[in-house]
Amino acid sequence: MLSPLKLRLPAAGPARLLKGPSPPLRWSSFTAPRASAFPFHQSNSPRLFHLATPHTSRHASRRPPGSSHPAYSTTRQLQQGQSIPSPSTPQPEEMSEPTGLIAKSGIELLTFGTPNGFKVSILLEELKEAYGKDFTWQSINIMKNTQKEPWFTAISPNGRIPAIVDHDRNDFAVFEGLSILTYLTRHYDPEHRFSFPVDSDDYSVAEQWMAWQHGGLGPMQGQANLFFQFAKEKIPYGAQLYVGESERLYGVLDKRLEGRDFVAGPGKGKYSIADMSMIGWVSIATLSGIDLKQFPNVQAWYERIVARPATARGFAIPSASSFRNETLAKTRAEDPEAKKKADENQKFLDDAKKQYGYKYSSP
Ligand SMILES: N[C@@H](CCC(=O)N[C@@H](CS)C(=O)NCC(=O)O)C(=O)O
Repeated sequence: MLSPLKLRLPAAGPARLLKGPSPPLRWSSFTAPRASAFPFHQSNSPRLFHLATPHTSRHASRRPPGSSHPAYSTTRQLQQGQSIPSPSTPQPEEMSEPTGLIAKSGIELLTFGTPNGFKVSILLEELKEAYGKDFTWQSINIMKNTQKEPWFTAISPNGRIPAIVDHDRNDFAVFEGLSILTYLTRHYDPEHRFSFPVDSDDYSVAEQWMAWQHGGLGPMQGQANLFFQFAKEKIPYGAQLYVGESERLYGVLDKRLEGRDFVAGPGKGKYSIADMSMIGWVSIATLSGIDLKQFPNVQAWYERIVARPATARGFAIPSASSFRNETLAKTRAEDPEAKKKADENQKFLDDAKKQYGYKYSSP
């Protein structure tokens, strides 16, 4: 299955890596460099860390520009006293965070500007455009651990974003991206514009690719981010392992998209929650050490999707990520220092791949 990569796993394998501190890798010592060390913080604003006021989808024009978050699914390491990439502008002393739900009707989304967060804001924007379904959102600053507050974990027991509360259905709460996307389309996509009838084979196909995203693409690319980009200790083994596994997964997606426009659906496919579940991750491929040029079908699919106005709006909730592929490319083109850092990091990865005999292969 994973043969070449699997052979290079340490005895305890990725499970240990994902679970917590282990002597050789010392998760707790992982420190992401400060903003000055990164080329992509040029436009982060202090507002990255706020959004105290309620937002509804009607207030899109008042959203703050430029925010991002480095750790996505693995903030635990960054919560243990380490520095993290942060806006270079000083932060206001007091920035209030949400302390509870704010809406009385409709869907309330609790989210942050990360690949997992964007999947839900993208669907909600698409549902709004297609059906007029309105929603409210609040920014949950995962760097401040708002997602660990009791009011939040009562909604999302895993203490992570995204989560939704459906005020029109007895305040029913849903956590985990896949479950949110399927819940929302089951209840609010009656014409199956972004989904498939639940007993159809197309539904199963979409579900399979969403499961693949949840179990593979998201977790592996999240680790690639840490080892390739944010870990203070440069660990070649981890970098080549996770970037390598992410590349393998991109190869799988590229093959799926051969001759198709979208991941699931008859013929060339239909834009659906299967695509939405993955698009946020692909939008930060560069950050994770993945070169989209190696995966032309994925690149074409990515461009097709981000050109959709509703999806583009979803990518701006709570605010646009400065880690987007396009933004990083621009920064590197404009800032020689940023380019130098990126080249150094790339060399680290290339050397790591050589050191461990990494060879790209994908089914
Ligand atoms: N499998 C979950 C992953 C959720 C997740 O890892 N969320 C991250 C942000 S992308 C988070 O909330 N991290 C905060 C933390 O780890 O405390 C999903 O797809 O919804």
